[in-house]
Amino acid sequence: MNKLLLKNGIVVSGKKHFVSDVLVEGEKIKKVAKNIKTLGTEVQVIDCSGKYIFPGFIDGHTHFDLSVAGTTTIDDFKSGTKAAISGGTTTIIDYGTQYKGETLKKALKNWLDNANDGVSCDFGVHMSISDLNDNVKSEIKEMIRDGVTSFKLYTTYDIKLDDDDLFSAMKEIGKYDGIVGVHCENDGIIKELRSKIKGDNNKKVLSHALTRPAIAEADCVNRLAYMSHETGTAFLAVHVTCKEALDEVKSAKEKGYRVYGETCPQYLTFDDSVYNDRFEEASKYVCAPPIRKKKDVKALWDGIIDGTIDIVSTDHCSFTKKQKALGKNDFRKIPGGLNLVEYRGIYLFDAYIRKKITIERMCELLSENPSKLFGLWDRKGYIKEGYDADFVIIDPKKSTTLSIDSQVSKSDYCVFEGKKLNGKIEKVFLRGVQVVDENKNIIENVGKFLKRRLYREI
Ligand code: DUC
Ligand code: ZN
Repeated sequence: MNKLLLKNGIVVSGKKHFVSDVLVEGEKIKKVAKNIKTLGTEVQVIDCSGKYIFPGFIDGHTHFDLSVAGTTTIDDFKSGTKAAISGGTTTIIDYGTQYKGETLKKALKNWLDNANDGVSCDFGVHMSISDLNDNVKSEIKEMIRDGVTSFKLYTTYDIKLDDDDLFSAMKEIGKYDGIVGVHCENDGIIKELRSKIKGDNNKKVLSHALTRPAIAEADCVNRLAYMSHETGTAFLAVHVTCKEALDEVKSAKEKGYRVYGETCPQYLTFDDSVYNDRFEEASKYVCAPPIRKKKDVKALWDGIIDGTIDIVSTDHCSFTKKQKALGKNDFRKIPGGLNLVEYRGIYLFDAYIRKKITIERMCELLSENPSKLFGLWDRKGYIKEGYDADFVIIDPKKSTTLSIDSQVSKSDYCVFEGKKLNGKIEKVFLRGVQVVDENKNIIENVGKFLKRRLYREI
């Protein structure tokens, strides 16, 4: 059995950080204490003095191998998980999608098959339900039994559910204590606004943002919060982008509803000036919901600090410039999504160094809270005896410049091109094995499917 001793690192949890050693035996953490003595020469010892040791990051929102707007994401499970782990994300949970007419069982099989070519980090699958009927409802219990304990519902796109089905699916999921993540955007408002776009405005990327307004998002978060309360089903508002939607999450929390908020680095960084008249550049930022205003960026950071936002995920949904160009003559055809799965960890570490968040909050947002919400609290997200030996070691004295030159994702651009961040991911361990060295993958395809438990409240 391999033995590993991380010496004198700064171990981080959601409650505190402290200097300690961490002993690993096989895939698990054996002991967390100062001055651990080991006998024998078979122990690999790594000096972590002055470096932070985080529990492996968990990204609860990725789309690998997803069909969007007549094309498929450029990152499949193989390249997507390789990119994820290069940036310290040792677990992803991808949105498996039930296409019309499929059973959930078939949809899950499709998604597990997607992973057959190899995965470089551990992974779970949320199940997106797009076609609800009695048979599908009866499968929800089986999904949960098989470790798929979280579900996704859409209120827009052709995979959307109408209110009656949203409510019905939530009731069924709630019966078995599953959690539901919802893409919140009022489809009626979007459709009406889009039908009014004519002529040259069809070629403007800005039309994408103008036809998906903040109130369309807030309206849905509000309604889903009430449905969640009525059905007793925990609800995660995924990719919250704006103050209006954030206020709805906050107000639901204040009422004691089991409502949680997620946001992503793109919404914490950019404002709608990215939707300029240069198509190739502007289309890179097309995602749904869209990038909002400067005031929203500020509101989201406030939400991170005051606890309205519980997790930061990426919504990694990657395309090439050529794929984005499918919408050159009609903004409706631009495939939506950004490729950020490898950047989230260092992005938030930089926010810590710049004193925007504490190191403990960073650990909650990236590791502990997703571990709780997505049913991994028994093995991932914490540096504790008995937990999986997933670690990210960050050197705070070094820096990282994000660029297409070093990008692992297969997309051919980096929206953070040239951005210099504090800190460098030095090593990543997955279940006791070092798989990344200085952001470079050194061991690939050792990830496993995770059957997850029921969620735990934050
Ligand atoms: N939004 C995107 O921009 N892409 C994929 C799915 C989503 O919700
Ligand atoms: Zn998404």
